Amino acid sequence: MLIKRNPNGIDLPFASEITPRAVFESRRSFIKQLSVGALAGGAIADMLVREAFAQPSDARKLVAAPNSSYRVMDKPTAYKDATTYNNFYEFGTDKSDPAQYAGAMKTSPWTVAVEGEIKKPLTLDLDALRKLAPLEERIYRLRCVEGWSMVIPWIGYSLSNLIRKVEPTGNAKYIEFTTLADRKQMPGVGSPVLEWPYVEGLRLDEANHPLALLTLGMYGEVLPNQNGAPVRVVVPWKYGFKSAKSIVRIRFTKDQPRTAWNISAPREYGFYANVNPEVDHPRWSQASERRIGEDGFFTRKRKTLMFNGYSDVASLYTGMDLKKFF
Ligand SMILES: Nc1nc2c(c(=O)[nH]1)N[C@H]1C(S)=C(S)[C@@H](COP(=O)(O)O)O[C@H]1N2
Ligand SMILES: [Mo]
Repeated sequence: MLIKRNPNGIDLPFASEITPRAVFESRRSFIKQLSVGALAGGAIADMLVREAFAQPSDARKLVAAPNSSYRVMDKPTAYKDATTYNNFYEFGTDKSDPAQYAGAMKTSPWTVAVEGEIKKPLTLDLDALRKLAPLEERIYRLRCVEGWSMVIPWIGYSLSNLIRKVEPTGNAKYIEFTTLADRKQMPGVGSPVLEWPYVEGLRLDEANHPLALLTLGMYGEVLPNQNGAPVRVVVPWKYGFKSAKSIVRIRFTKDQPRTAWNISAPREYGFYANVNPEVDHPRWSQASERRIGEDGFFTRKRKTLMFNGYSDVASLYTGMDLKKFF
């Protein structure tokens, strides 16, 4: 389907295929004794991939079947990088703030209210969310509007499963995600950078695209708090800010929702926010990106791909001027 092999890519195993920690550790110490030059490229690649994944404790483990139709071949970002370089402004605007402060957020019990233009409104707790559809592991690129990207093995299922269950009415044209805004737990809430709570939204047909992922975990475990525990969306063909973290309400609407970044700077952040190397941000180019973990002095930037490489979403935008609807 849409995901083509990256010519620079390495063919990766999924978290579930990865050897247990003990085996991995002993193998690594053996490898350390060899000179790097003596290693075959394949062994190095294998080692790098293993190092990208976490070693979750049993309580954090989340089992999911790899879905090979949704797997980019780029090397996953190291777990360490994906969990220490974050945007989650409720905890502060520095990349290191979410890792430092989000640990205190209480993620259980948690409920998501599903309401608005639907026939079957309901409130889902975490257990209901986990059981709503089979969990899949999907390796997606995530491209931040700021010009960096990561590759993350997410765990979840297509958001369309939830949409189908609640039976949207004929009036439902959009879907709005509202996320937690609790001053007591979140030191960034109250800062004037954004209007709180953080709200995002999609057109209903976008939300129904199978790529749009309702996400409960990553790297074989439940979501770390800084990555949007316990439930977020990941919309990989759009800039990262569309992928709202720590969702508490999903509302179906007739009108286009007002969204946090669009409210704060409408000229800079549109409602659609599709990754598009041809439409620059007013203050910088979007033609290329820095892959987190590859930022050596001599490392070349990567070319940003239309729709972040997820070209089969193009049919959602037939006839639309994507410079106007940026
Ligand atoms: N609630 C909430 N969700 C959010 C944000 C935020 O500040 N608050 N930041 C967004 C931005 S700008 C990006 S790039 C991604 C980052 O996701 P990650 O930290 O898991 O890589 O989360 C998005 N979701
Ligand atoms: Mo972002």
